[in-house]
Amino acid sequence: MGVITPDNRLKLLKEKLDQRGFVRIIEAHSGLSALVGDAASFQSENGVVEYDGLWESSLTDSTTKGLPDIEIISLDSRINTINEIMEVSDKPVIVDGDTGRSPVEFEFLVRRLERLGVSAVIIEDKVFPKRNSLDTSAKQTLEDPVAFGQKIQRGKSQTLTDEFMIISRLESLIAGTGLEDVLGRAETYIKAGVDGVMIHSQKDQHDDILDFAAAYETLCKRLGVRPPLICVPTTYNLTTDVELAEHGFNIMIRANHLLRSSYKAMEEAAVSILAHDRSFESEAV
Ligand code: SPV
Ligand code: MG
Repeated sequence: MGVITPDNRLKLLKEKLDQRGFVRIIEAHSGLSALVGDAASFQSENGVVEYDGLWESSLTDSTTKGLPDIEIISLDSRINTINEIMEVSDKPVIVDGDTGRSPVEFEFLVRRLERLGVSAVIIEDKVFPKRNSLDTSAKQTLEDPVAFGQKIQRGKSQTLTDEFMIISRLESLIAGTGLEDVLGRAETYIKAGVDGVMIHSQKDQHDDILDFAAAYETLCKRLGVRPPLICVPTTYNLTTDVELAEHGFNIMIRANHLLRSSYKAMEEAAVSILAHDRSFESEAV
């Protein structure tokens, strides 16, 4: 660990996608969580399963600082977290770029992330400051698709390598505008030159995600280009990564699970010490 150059790390995501067809990504929000995600390994019937890369999540980076996920963490602070992660893991990193903010801010974000050796940035088609997509009480306001396509083009104009990926994240299912709207947006963003398309949903069933995946194949056939398809199966958590891959998904991001599990363990330990007036019982947590 810690022995990879930015150039070599950057290329790893596309290399793994080309070799394997789909990749498993786990969230990291600190050096420690990156170490855990990096080391995780499971001996399955078909061989050893590991994570292929790390997701630097806006939700978990903000929550680690006790703050809401509304784009108030500064870019310098996010980059500090990215550096913590890169210090301890050689895996490729995908950064959650939120809305990407204004086109000019997005240009600088792309330049800074590519220089660090990040493999991909995902930006969502919502208006700054975005609200977290899983917050069902939040009002979700979508960006004008043409303006968002132009922001993608502005980012693409700054890349220095063919390997750095700019991925557009479709939020229509989150905002409730439906399949027709989301497909129109996917077409606009693909024509703008995106390197990947992420579809998000907050439903606990995978039906709308799989409907989109089927329609995406038809759309891509018509357009003659098929950027990798990405999902974040947080709410439809009965669905396996292999099932998602069978429906055409190429990048599966498990976006917040290391933070949520550590939060629960911390809470239990903190209460246990109060309840028992000593720490013996908390050792088991
Ligand atoms: C994140 O992990 O910050 C994400 C995914 O953007 S979600 O929280 O589901 O919006
Ligand atoms: Mg986010």
